[in-house]
Amino acid sequence: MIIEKDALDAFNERFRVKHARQLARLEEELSDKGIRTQVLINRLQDFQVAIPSWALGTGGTRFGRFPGGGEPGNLEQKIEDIGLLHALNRSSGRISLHIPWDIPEDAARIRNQAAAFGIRFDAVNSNTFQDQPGQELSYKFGSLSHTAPAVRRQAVEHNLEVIRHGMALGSKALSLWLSDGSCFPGQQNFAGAFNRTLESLQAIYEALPEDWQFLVEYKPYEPNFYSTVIQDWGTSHLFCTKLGEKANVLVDLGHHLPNTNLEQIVGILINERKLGGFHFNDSRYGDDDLTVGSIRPYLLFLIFNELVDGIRLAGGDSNAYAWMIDASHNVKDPLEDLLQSVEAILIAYAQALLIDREALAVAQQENDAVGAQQLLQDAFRTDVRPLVREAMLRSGGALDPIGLFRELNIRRRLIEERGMSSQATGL
Ligand SMILES: [Mn+2]
Repeated sequence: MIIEKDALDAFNERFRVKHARQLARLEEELSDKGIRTQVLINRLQDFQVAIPSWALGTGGTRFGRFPGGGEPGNLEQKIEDIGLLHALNRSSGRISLHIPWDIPEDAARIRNQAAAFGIRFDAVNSNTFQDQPGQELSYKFGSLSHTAPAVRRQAVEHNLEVIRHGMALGSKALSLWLSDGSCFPGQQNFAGAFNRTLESLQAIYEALPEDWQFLVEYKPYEPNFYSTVIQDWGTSHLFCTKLGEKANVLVDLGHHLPNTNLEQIVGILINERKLGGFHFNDSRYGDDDLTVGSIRPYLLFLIFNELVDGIRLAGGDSNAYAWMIDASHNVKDPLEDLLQSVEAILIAYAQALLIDREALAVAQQENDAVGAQQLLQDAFRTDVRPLVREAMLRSGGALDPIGLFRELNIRRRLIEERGMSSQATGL
């Protein structure tokens, strides 16, 4: 299904006056501080967050899954769903595919379909953390780090296949999360696993096209509960440095031990020119995969405070890094959840753009902790939602994407079209 332009315009018309009033108030407040809102709005309009193909169905835990119906049953329907999101917020114009679940039968047709929705192909993701039906060798004891050369070769070959699919679709990055590790002390020789992984990664790296990036993700635990081969940003950075310029670290917000200073990691990776991309989500305890900004919006803001520096270093390109949402859970409509996540990201970005960076640099130079905190929190406590709405409106989206999603009964219509039991692959 598609969102009818008339319905969208009529919806926006009803909220236009109220929105204009709120925006004018904020513009006045910001202009007192010397902030030009037009520049901010343009930045927000440019910002595009990739939607992963696996987030379009109801997520689950290992204890169960409670699907809500109308899930996309194939790649075409996944692209359609992202088309819906993008039509509503004009900020979800990227899709990130997971192979083997999203292998396109006809790449040219899939490319055209995505282009019709204004969607481009972001990083392609490989999967060696589970066995697929018919797979010759098992990844039970690892893939790229496996002790058996034949298993490592199979895992490398899978990644090369993912690159080939990505090339056919116009993707420019391979994203890799390696679940390899061990569950018990003594099970694995740390250095041996590291060296075997490096060799496998080098084989993949060599096959990357010149204009591609290799995004290397890290995670401290789960599914392995004693050690993970790429456990933290330092290990990922070490691999990337050994691999070369095309390899960069991918930060998943849920992949850190409690209380890790995430914003500092981001700041240092930017400084080292080794930050490649982001997986946005939120968490209270571990890799919770909750809606972005639902638990720790101030953390998200502090991360964007660093990212604004990175974006500035990249010449002001809002898409200097590969942005993606990586969240999944049981209780929300997945499309509404994604709309909430994208909005939370844009809000954090807009707030971070409000920080008086010159004054902050002075406060830091003078060791003025109070002044620095005031500057950050003044920006964080500004209600920037009118700017985000204006950006979406100007780009042709809805003033209230979730409101319109509900008013148009999109989920009910998707259930009518696809059925209650239609289940998305990739979870
Ligand atoms: Mn991730």
